[in-house]
Amino acid sequence: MTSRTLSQWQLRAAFAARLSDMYGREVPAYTTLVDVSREVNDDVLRARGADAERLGSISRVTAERHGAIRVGTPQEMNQVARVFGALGMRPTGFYDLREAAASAVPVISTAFRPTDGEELARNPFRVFTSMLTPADPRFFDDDLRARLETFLAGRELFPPELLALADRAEAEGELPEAEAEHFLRLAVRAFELSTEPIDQGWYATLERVSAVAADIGGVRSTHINHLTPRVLDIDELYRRMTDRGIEMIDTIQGPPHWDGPDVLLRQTSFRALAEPRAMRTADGDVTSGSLRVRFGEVEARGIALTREGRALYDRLLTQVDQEAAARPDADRGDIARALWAEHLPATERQLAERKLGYFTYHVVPDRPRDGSRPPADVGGLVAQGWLRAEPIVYEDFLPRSAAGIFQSNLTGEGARNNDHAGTAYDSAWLSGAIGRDVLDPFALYERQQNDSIARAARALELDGA
Ligand code: OOG
Ligand code: NI
Repeated sequence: MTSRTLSQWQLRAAFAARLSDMYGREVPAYTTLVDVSREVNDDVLRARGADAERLGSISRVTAERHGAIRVGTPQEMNQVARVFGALGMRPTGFYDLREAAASAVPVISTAFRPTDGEELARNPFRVFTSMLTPADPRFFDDDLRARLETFLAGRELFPPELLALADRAEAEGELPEAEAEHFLRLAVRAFELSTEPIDQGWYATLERVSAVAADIGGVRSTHINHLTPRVLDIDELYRRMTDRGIEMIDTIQGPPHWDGPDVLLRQTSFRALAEPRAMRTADGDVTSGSLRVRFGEVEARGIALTREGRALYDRLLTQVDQEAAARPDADRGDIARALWAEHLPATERQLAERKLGYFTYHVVPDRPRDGSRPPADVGGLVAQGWLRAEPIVYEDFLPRSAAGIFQSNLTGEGARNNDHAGTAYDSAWLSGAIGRDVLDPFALYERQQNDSIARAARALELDGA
């Protein structure tokens, strides 16, 4: 008798579900967020019908989560990549948050996620993963850098047994049931909040630089920082959470609520909650302290923008900043909405025609035959009813929003010394450090779009021949 095996996507779905259960026990307000998200999604589905599922089936959206974790060194990043590699998740996109916020956030980041359309449809679980930058002299002087690197080198976040099982799952594409169970237990445990007492003096030293540096480098383990369900109406979710007395951050990050197509990503979160944490004082006593570092976030996903679309989005954000600074009494959302209405296409069709958004193209099976030959260009094929365009959902993150999420949950401002030049990091550096290519999100969307066009072209030629 052969025993059952779990494929990578089954491992990924199981890991996401167990992580969600664990985080719900650790941070009960997260469970409220998940419940309210589900209520909102049910209501949207009832009100909008099939249209609500245009950017993902309701079963995908209901299970959909992203997590955020933070590690200290390239070696730790490399190990995380092995754990997520077992789940079919590849490092995608490079985010440099050191400049993106007013507060000091000394990290660079990537997101581990499935990259293939079918895998995303099965379970799109992704993890925004940040790595501390002790070598950046704007944040850490030589002495603190040396102490921090020594501290980080002396800890073990992932037991060797977990990593060995991860390597096996990645190499073989699956694990037998018993090994899968063992792997999942070890993997979830690696992201639980540790009860080991925190060295209060060391934590405070790092906190003076940045609360994020202390959360990463002040403890001997890692933990999930937040988990994020997906919601189909984030404005409604924000209202309902506030009505329940849960304190949300001030804004919804990302594009404004407007009448045109939903693009990219809108996110908001509830404020980090005080959690009891054991502390070791200078005289070696263990006392009970508390820290505010973990929270719950929620997001609404829209259409992926092309490089041109994204450049337009970034330009508009800058313009919103400038106008908001010039008119301090005006509502930022109103400013943003007016600029969007002026510069962004109001329909999906125009978004596609102006090549600002990514779509897949599919042959319309029941187009009435009128003797005409299909034209050669995609725009013409859509206009004449040969092809139908389906939006590609944005699967990634936004650096400015990420910085906003970090920032709105920090207590202190921290310190950044801009007399020094920052250490340069980029996607190639990160690829080298973790020993895997950090993929370019635009290239992934583009390939998906081009593959669909090639398939449609083949099908039409056959039909028309
Ligand atoms: C990551 C913050 C970024 C997002 O959704 O943009 C993020 C963190 O707080 O570690 O998760
Ligand atoms: Ni997040």
